Parts: sequence; structure tokens; C-alpha cells
Amino acid sequence: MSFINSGFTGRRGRRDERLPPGQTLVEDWPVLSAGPTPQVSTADWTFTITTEDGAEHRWTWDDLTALGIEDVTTDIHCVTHWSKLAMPWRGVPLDAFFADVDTSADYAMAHCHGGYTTNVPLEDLLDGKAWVAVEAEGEPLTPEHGGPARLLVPHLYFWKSAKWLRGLQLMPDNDPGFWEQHGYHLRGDPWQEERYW
Ligand SMILES: Nc1nc2c(c(=O)[nH]1)N[C@H]1C(S)=C(S)[C@@H](COP(=O)(O)O)O[C@H]1N2
Ligand SMILES: [Mo]
Repeated sequence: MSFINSGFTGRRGRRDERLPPGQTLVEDWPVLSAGPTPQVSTADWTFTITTEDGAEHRWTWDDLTALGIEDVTTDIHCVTHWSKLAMPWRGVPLDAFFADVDTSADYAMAHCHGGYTTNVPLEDLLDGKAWVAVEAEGEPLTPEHGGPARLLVPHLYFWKSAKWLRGLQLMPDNDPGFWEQHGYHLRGDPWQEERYW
């Protein structure tokens, strides 16, 4: 860890090397929602993975907790240029949900309460790279931040981390989601500055 980790140009003109190009550190946690905040209770919550053949795999809140919630410490990067470093999260890795899902699809569309969608390649969701997150900064996720459960795909820009997650639709083609249809990049790697296309 560097002594200069403000993220802004430090005394010696050095940037925190954990900050992708064009990003600035924030201390607070901004709320960015394209619409009103849905109120979803854990009692009503379900998560459904639908394969390209239409097979449905569904989990309740109890099913989710039974899969095993793990600690994740990760940086997050929003396309609007703010980043937060070393945030503590808790969630279930997507690998746990996909253990019994038989698919040959390469892409997934995340679907949310409220209608938001975002497309993510399946390989960006597996191998310990993504979670269904239920806590952040030591507290259950608040409704503004996507509670009770949101996608957490921290190695891609944060618009991929779908709040109020209710399902993943697996698909053979890389169809664009909500922001992607409005010009955001199909993949969104912050280290490549894949902001728009
Ligand atoms: N369902 C849903 N998920 C969403 C959004 C949204 O509007 N609706 N906004 C996205 C964007 S652009 C960002 S930057 C992050 C913001 O998450 P936060 O409000 O917890 O910071 O959520 C992403 N996930
Ligand atoms: Mo964003």
C-alpha cells in the first residue's frame, strides 16, 4: 500500500495505482438510480436464472443464505468518474447459483425490479468475479443502494452492478441493456476506459 493514497495527484505527483484512468476518489457513496427506488422485502424476494432454453432456476432469500455468504473487499468504479477503494461487501458468488445450471449461452441480461436491465458476458459473472450482494459497509444493503440484493461486478463499471436484482436471462447474443442502448459500452472495462460506444 502506498503512503500517498488520496487518489488525487499526491505531493509527489503520483496517483493511486488502484484508480483506473479518468477516475476520482470519493469518500461518500453516491446514489445513481434511473428511476424510483423499488421497495422489495426479503420475504418476497426471489432470484431466477432463466436459460436460453427457458428452464428456470429460482432461489428464495433462505435459499440464498444457505448457499453461503462471503466477505468481499473490492474497489468500485462508476462511469461518471467516481471510484471507491477497498469497500467491504458481503454476498454470494454467482458460481454458487450456476453450479446446477446447464447452459451454453455466452451472455446474461440482468433484470431488476423497476425495469432496469444490463447485459454482462457470462465469463464476467463466473470464476469468483461477481456476487449477488446483500451487505455493504457492514450493513444490509439499503433500498437506495439496491437492497435487499444487487449484482456486484466490481471489475466492470458500476452500471453493470444491477440494483434490486430479480433475475438473469441467459442469451446466445450480446443484446444491449438499458444504458447500453443509450450509448454505454457493451462490456465496460474501467481499465480500458470502455465508457461509451
Ligand atoms: N436497477 C438499477 N440498477 C442500477 C442502476 C439503476 O438505475 N437501476 N444504476 C446503475 C448505475 S449507473 C450505477 S453507477 C450504480 C449505482 O449504484 P449506487 O446507487 O449504489 O451507487 O448502480 C447501477 N445499477
Ligand atoms: Mo453509473
